[in-house]
Amino acid sequence: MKVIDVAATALLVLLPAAPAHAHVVQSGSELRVTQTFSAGEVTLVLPGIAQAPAPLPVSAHAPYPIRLELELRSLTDGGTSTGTVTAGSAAAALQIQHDGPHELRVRAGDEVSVIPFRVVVPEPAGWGMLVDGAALVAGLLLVGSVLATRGSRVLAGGGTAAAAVAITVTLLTPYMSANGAAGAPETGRPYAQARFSTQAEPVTGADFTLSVRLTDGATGRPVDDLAVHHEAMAHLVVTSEDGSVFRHLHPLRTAPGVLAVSLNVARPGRYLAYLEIERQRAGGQLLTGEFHLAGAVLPDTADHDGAGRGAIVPRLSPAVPIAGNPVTIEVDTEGPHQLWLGMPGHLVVRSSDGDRLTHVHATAAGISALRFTVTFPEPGRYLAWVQYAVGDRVITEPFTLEVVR
Ligand SMILES: [Cu+2]
Repeated sequence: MKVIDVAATALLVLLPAAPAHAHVVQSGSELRVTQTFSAGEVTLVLPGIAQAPAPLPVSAHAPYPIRLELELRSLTDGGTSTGTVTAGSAAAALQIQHDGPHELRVRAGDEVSVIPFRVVVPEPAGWGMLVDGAALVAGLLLVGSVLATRGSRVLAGGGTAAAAVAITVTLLTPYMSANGAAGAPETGRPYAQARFSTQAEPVTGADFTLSVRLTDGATGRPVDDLAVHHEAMAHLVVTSEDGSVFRHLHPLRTAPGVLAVSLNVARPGRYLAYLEIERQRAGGQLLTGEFHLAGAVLPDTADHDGAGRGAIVPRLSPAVPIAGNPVTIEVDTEGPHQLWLGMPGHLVVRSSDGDRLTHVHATAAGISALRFTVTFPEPGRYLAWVQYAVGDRVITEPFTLEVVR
């Protein structure tokens, strides 16, 4: 029965080696990356390709005609391909020469971000033959072991082993590529540490840059293995301490381990920032920081800032949320909702003191309603923001919740 043991062991070891699909351009799946430039949000779409060399038509989606200069660079040989794309117009005709690690440099005016990704193409026939050969050898060994042993129990066991071998081959074939997409099995990474910073003394009404420097908690090296999740490399929520200002942004990767975003807000005071990241082959992490804004109170710069809290009336079940128990929250949307960041709707909830932040996704509750389920850990007052897309607009609606013991 040694073959069965070997097959089972191989399956266990190889399963975690399947790479996350984030950051990978491969046949049958597109890579969508949303980023916040000072002009606004843009989603870049890189289609999957089935072979290399191949054209890589990169398109941009935004509710305004932002123009981006693109430069695709292979990290294997330094070869480049350049083009421009305007949101809503024809795709940029970039060219992929071969598989492996690449960077896409995106420039909008004087803002530049660099998106790392890997091109994975289906294996050439040679590798397939090797896999088939291994399966054949395993099969022969299996048959040998079955013949050498007696009893129907062994035959049943042999069937299990054959299935295990078959599954292993299926999993391996797309992943065990020559360009190392699978790599060594790894599970988990040390926590990332984040340092949030702004230029000296940002003031209301003036553009400033919020930067986040990510370092690995164990090695101190820049964290540069962010996985695209929910269509962005990182999701950043910025709120004023009183909750009157809210931004959900997707910072640009300006250097290894450095994310940056341009901001302009109308209210001075203390601001709290929350960054959601996922490292490749690791779980998600929420990193927090704060900064301070000087200056006078100005007219609101975003339609959901300031006034408007309480403008929508969510339907809660139970009507009074209890700490530790899930509550269902239903809201009506301004029109038929569409997917935004891959989801029908997003709900961001912050404790009034800013110590806790939760981000949950909606299920559709009809064409023009969303349903969320949230569990509040502690009683108290919570500030909530519902976000969804109607047409090409992202709508943000704030409301407040009281959670009892
Ligand atoms: Cu986001």
